Order: sequence, then C-alpha cells, then structure tokens
Amino acid sequence: MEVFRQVAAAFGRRGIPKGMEERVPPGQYVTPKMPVMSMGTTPGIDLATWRLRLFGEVERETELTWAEWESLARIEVTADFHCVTQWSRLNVGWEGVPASRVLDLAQPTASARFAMLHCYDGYTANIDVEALRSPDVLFAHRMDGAPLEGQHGGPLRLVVPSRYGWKSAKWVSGVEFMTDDRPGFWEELGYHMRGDPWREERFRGWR
Ligand SMILES: Nc1nc2c(c(=O)[nH]1)N[C@H]1C(S)=C(S)[C@@H](COP(=O)(O)O)O[C@H]1N2
Ligand SMILES: [Mo]
Repeated sequence: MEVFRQVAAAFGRRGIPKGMEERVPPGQYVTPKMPVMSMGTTPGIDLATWRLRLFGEVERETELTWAEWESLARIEVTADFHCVTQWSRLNVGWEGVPASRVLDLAQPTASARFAMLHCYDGYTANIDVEALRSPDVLFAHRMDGAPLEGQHGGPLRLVVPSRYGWKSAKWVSGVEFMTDDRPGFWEELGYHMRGDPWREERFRGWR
C-alpha cells in the first residue's frame, strides 16, 4: 500500500506529475509505463534482409540496408508520447537518426507534401512532410537507453512527438512520398488525417 501512497503523493489529477500539467494535452492521463499498442502481432524481422525504402515523389529512390543505417549519425531526443486511447507517457528517451536527414537521402520533390509510412506488419499511417521535418522527429532504434524492443517497433520505428502515437509507425519498412494526402490504416477507419493531440484531433469530422 505504501507504493500507492507514494504514487498519490507524486502524481496529481489524471496522474499528471505536479508542475507538468501544461505538458499533457486535453483529455489525456499520464502513465509511468509505456503500454504496447499493436493492431496485430510483432513481426519477425531479419536484419540481414531488413530494408528502409524511400520512394514515390523523390529525386532519388533510396533503399537502406541495416549496415547503411548504422553508418548514419545519431541523435538523442527526449519526448512525451500521446496515444489517442488517452494515455500519455512523459520523457521517453529515443536514439536514432533525424527524419529530416533520412528525407534528404531521397530528396522528396517540391510537390511531395504528404507521406505514407509503410510497416512490416502491413500497417500504414499518413503524415504531412512538414511534420516529418520537425527537429524532434526521428527514426529510432533505441528507447530508454536500450535497443528498441520488438514489441515497441524494433529494429526501427518512427517517432513523431507532435502527433498522436498511431502516426509513430513501428517496424517501419518504407516511406512513400505523395503529392496528395491519402488515409492510412487507422485514418481509413475514421481517425484524423493529421492527429495533433494539442487540437485533440482524434477522429475525422470530430474536430
Ligand atoms: N506498424 C505499426 N505501428 C504502430 C502501431 C501498429 O499497430 N503497427 N500502433 C500504433 C499505435 S496506435 C500507437 S499508440 C503506438 C504505440 O507504440 P508502443 O506500442 O511502442 O507503445 O504505435 C503506433 N505504431
Ligand atoms: Mo494508439
């Protein structure tokens, strides 16, 4: 029971640590652990055949092997993670390569305003290219100081702190650049095309 008293003392309403209220978007509560949210099972991925493919509206179609991935310079980003099912986990530590750096390898054309993220589990998510270029967006292969676990998207996932968690594609296999927006897996089922948690863009037509 002591542990509950300690938690109650450290966390206020909706589990939000005192003084961090402004970090939690409307309608979200804070959880200390990172839940696993997957539409199916964790795919088995062999690093020997793993590829990240950048294609569509690009100047240079690009396919990276794991060895090529490992040669890129990494950054560390600490960011909050907001799932549309209302949990937020604060201060997740990520390590990986800035998305803007990855984009530069393929050079999306001037008309490439949107992207579709493709994943090894068949999942897709759409996102605007401007959001991908934000300095806190990265393709991450490490989380909280350890190699990214399979259930959290290892070997590689996208992390987009400024969007609900469903845009942070796990087991990413490709980025397709597009001139026009197109719904991904959840967006097809009614989730918002943009999904900004600060505007509470959970469902399409809702906000
Ligand atoms: N490939 C893939 N990526 C995915 C998902 C998925 O089912 N498949 N689920 C999304 C959802 S809804 C959320 S909230 C986050 C959850 O990440 P986590 O399981 O590491 O907490 O991953 C997102 N990325
Ligand atoms: Mo989610």
